[in-house]
Amino acid sequence: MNGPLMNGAESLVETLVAGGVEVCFTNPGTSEMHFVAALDSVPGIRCVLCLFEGGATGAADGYARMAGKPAATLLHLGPGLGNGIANLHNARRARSPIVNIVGDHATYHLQHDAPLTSDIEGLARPVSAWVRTTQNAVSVGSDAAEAIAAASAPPGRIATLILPADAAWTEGGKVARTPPIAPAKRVSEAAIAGAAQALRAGKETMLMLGGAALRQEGLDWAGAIAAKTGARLMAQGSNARVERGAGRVPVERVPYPVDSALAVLKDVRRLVLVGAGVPVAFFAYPGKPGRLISEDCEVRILAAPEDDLTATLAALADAVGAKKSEAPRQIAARPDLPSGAITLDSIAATLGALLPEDAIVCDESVTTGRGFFTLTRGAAPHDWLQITGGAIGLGIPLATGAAVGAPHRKVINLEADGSGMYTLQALWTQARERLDVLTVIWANRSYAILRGELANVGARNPGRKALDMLSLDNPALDWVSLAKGMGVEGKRVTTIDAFADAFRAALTMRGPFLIEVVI
Ligand SMILES: Cc1ncc(C[n+]2csc(CCOP(=O)(O)OP(=O)(O)O)c2C)c(N)n1
Ligand SMILES: [Mg+2]
Repeated sequence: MNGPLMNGAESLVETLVAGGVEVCFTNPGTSEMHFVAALDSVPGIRCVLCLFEGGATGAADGYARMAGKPAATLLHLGPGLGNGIANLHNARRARSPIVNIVGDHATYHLQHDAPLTSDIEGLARPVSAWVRTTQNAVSVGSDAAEAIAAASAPPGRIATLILPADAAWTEGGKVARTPPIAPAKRVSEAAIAGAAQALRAGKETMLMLGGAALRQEGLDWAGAIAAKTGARLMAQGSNARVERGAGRVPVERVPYPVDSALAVLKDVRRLVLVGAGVPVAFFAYPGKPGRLISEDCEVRILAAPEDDLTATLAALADAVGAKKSEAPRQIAARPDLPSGAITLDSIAATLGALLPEDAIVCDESVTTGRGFFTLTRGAAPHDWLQITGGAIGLGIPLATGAAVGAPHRKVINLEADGSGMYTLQALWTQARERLDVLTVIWANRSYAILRGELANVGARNPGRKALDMLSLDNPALDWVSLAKGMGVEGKRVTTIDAFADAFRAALTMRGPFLIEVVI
């Protein structure tokens, strides 16, 4: 395609392709029609239609976590962006790179205040590290190239590019090359030496890991450091991706319930942070602390998320004289398959017994999942992806995007029923794209966690009206029918034996399938 004949939208797509962007999760409207046409005429980008913007943004998050690079989105003005914000919030917390592209009215149309006009930059800013409205067709390419670089800068960010319709359709587009992306920074020798000193205190010290430190190599070094010094190892509570299972260095997470977290952290006198923050309670509860470490605990930020966490841990290992071969390894050990009633323990044991090698677990299990980490730790090696920003409705889109980003791996989406209802349209995308995702719905037919929270915050004597706001029965959701209506086959199970049978059978198939587990 020749430069002068190219419109802004075509230069955008060519720039994305040149910058290594291979997928666009889309939900278009009139103002994006030239972008849609350019995605069609310029080869190189797989377009994945999502039927709600939260599906597109959540899928872009899942894709980034597995592919390690950004996808683009295509969203429709402020309202489309608004629909996608909760999952952009989660993606920001996961530090997922995303090139978030939002269409806008033609620049000269804004003066009329047509119905879809809104403050798109204002909506984008809280979830974006970089926001720009392209001014004209000539600047689309260079703005897009900058957006790719901004998104890809370690550890990963959301870059929102707002594309006015006339910038897209006017000729004069120029393809731009992605500017160089600075690699993750190395931390100073002095910081390493200081952390090494703190680690000599042994078990009173905790090494708290987040981000890339929870991938295999980082964990290898961290495990070696802990073994050598006697320091404790822990992952922050919510993590974008943990590589775990047999043969890997086991790591526990800070528990969600405040009292459990306080108990786990109470003896820590020195906290060394590597890509993690100081652990805090998800919410304030009357009479309970916000920070979960003791007041006299010394905090040392060894490496921020944007630093090179693996190199930091390797250097720290060197400083304390630890070798990778000394890292403790999780032995292969699976629980026995349980029988009888469906309980939270029997569900966790079934998953621990059957989780397949190389699975990508997308976990939005909420209450049902509290015991999953423990009982799956000795399963075959797998990845575990969590909801990082507490905004529910991520799981089904996350699994969708993870399957696009890692097409040869089985994705297992463990999904609470209430959370699943926010973005269930993503099941349709799984069917259309034939994605290899097994969705397991924990049908407890309630917002179970909030029943506990009602008590935890000390709400007085909840009555019928309050309890009804936390209940999803009357009518009960029929997940098998919901899935079927979107092209995904499913099965409902009411005993743990039937769950194990259905789970095993689903693992032998490829493509989307759903199991509704009635709890
Ligand atoms: C976007 C968003 N809206 C609302 C909430 C508040 N919230 C937290 S948990 C929850 C209900 C969870 O129910 P479910 O997913 O069924 O999990 P369960 O506790 O039943 O296992 C709600 C509504 C939230 N965290 N995020
Ligand atoms: Mg529920």
